[in-house]
Amino acid sequence: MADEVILLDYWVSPFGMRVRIALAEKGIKHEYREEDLRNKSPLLLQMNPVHKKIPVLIHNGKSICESLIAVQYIDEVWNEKSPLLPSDPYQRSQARFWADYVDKKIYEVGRNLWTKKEKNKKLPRRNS
Ligand SMILES: N[C@@H](CCC(=O)N[C@@H](CS)C(=O)NCC(=O)O)C(=O)O
Repeated sequence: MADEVILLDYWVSPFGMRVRIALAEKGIKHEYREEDLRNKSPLLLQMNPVHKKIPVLIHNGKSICESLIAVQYIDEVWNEKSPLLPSDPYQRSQARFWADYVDKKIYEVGRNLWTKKEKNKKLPRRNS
């Protein structure tokens, strides 16, 4: 029986993009389901009850949450295709380090810039 693979995602999400790239690199056929993050679907809430966030990979009815965990899962399950992560444990640790750095630093900076820009628009001008 063929694998059923569904991705709950939101087009602009860098975390979703990470999983989409992994699926594309491995050539895995899947169903893409766009979520409305202001009105989350019952399936998203059921499949990711802890964080209630996208992306969620659903493989034969089982959910895999958190983009880095999903990428690793894809790499391990579809291991007949070229690996995504280095085979050397040290190199793999370095790949994970930088992915974690992007999540903790780069994403936050981008989000802060965006939200602060919005706040600045509302500040009154000096001497006006
Ligand atoms: N650490 C998570 C982050 C996922 C995340 O922050 N997803 C955002 C979209 S970019 C989300 O679902 N936000 C909805 C919410 O916070 O309610 C991952 O790597 O998958």
